[in-house]
Amino acid sequence: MSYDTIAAISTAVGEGGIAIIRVSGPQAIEGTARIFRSRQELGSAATHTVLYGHIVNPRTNEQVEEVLVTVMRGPRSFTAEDVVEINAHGGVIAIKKVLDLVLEQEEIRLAEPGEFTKRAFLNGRIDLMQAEAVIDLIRSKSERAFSVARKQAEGTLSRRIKSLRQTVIELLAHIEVNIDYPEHDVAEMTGSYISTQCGIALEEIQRLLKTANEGKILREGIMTAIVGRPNVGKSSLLNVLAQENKAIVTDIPGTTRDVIEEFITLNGIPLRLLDTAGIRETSDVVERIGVERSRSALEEANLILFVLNYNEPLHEDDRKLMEAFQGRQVIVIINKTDLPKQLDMVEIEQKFSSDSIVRMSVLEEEGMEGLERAISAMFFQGQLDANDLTYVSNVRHISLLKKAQQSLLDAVEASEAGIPIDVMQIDVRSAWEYLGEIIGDSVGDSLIDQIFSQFCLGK
Ligand SMILES: Nc1nc2c(ncn2[C@@H]2O[C@H](COP(=O)(O)OP(=O)(O)OP(=O)(O)O)[C@@H](O)[C@H]2O)c(=O)[nH]1
Ligand SMILES: [Mg+2]
Repeated sequence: MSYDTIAAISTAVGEGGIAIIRVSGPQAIEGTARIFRSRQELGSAATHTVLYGHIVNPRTNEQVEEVLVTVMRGPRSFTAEDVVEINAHGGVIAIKKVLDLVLEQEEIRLAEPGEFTKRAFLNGRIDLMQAEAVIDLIRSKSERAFSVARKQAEGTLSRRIKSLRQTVIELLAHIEVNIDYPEHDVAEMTGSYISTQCGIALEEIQRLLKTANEGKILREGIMTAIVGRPNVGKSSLLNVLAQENKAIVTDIPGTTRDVIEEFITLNGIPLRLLDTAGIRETSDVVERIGVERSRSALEEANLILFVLNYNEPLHEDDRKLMEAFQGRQVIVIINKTDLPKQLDMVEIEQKFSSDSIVRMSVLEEEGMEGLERAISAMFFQGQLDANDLTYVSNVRHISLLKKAQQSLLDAVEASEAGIPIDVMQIDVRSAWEYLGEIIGDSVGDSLIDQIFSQFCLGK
C-alpha cells in the first residue's frame, strides 16, 4: 500500500540537547533533500547512514539549522516506508522552524498522533497487539511494566495468540470439510473430537487469562486510596512512600482538603496512591467537599489503606467507615506505634484477618516491609515472578480473550448436548474471529483510529 508523506517532531517538546523530526513516506528523502545542504546528496546516501549538513530555506538560501540527517530506506524502518530523521538542536524555536520548512514541501503533511506506529501496523511490520504495546512502552511508569510492554512489543504474546488461532482454525477446517463433504470420512467428526480440540485451546486461554489480573496491575498500577480519620498520618504515609514531601503534614486535623495523587513502586509493585482528606463530620465548607472527594476515591480504589491511630481509641467515625469496606481489599495500618497504646486491638482483629493488619510508625519509618508483604500477598499470590514476563495486560485483549473463551465453551456444550455440528461451527468461527481482533486481523477502521489516537504526536 502507498500513502502520502507525514512529518512531526518526535521528541518531547521543550528544552533539550537535541530534538528529532521524523519524516516517513514516499517523499521523505526527496522532500528533505530540497531543504538540506551537505557534502553528499541525501538521495544517494546509503540506507541507515547519517549525513552532517544544514537545513536551508530554499527561497532565501538562509541557513536555518545545523543538523544530522539519518536515512532509513523502507522496508527496514520503523514504518516500513522510507524514513528520514532530522536531528536538530533542542529548543522549541529551532525545531519548529525546521518542521515548517519540511511541511512546506510538496506532498508532506503533519502526522496525526500515533500515525507513524499506525503505518507500521498498516504496512504489516507489526500487529495490533505489538502496536498497542508501543503505547504501553511509552507510558510505562515502572521497570517491570516496561519489561512486560517490551516483551509484547517484540511479539512474544502475539505469537501465542497466533498459535492459539492455528489450533482453532484447524478445528474449524475439520468441521467445515465435514459439513461440505459428509461422504468423505475426514477424521471422524464426533462430538468428543470437538471437545478435545476446544479443550486444548481453552487451556491456553486459561493460562493467558491467569496472567491478566497481574498484568493489568503492572500496566496501570494498583489504584490505592489512603483513608482514615483526620490526623492519623495519611499524608505522612504518602510522603514516606513517595520519598518526597508531596502532601502537607501538620498536627492540625483536617490539613488535607483535596485528593493528592502520586505514582510509586513499592518493591516492584506499582501503586497509584491517593492521599485523601480525613473523613469526619464537619461544618467547614471546603473540608466537606474534601471529605466527599475522599469518599469517591474510596469507591474507585482497588486497594484501601485504612489508617488508624494506635494512640487513640476507636472512634464512631472509624466504625462507620469500616462498614463501607464490605467486599473490598483492605489493609489496616495501625500507625503511630511509637506512641503509647490507646487502641483496642481486639475489635480490629475481629473484623480483619491478621495478615491484612500492619503495624507502623510512619514517623520513624518502621513497618514498611510489613505493608509491602501484605500488598504482595493480596495481589500477587505471594512473590512476583521476576522471570516470566508474558502477561496479558491490556483491557481490550483481556475482554476479547474472554469472549473467545465463551464461544469455545458454547461449542463444547453444544457438542456434549449432541447439537448438529453446523451450530458448533458458528461458535468456533467466532472464537477464531475474536482472537483475530486481538492482533488486528479482523478489526474495523474506527477501532484502529481509536487505538492509535491514544498515542502522542510524533510516535
Ligand atoms: N508520633 C507519630 N506521629 C506521627 C506519625 N505519623 C504521622 N504523625 C504526625 O501526625 C500528625 C498528622 O499527620 P498527617 O500526615 O498530616 O495526618 P493526616 O491523616 O494526613 O491528617 P489530615 O490531612 O488532617 O486528614 C503530624 O503531626 C505527623 O507528624 C507516627 O508514626 N508517629
Ligand atoms: Mg493529610
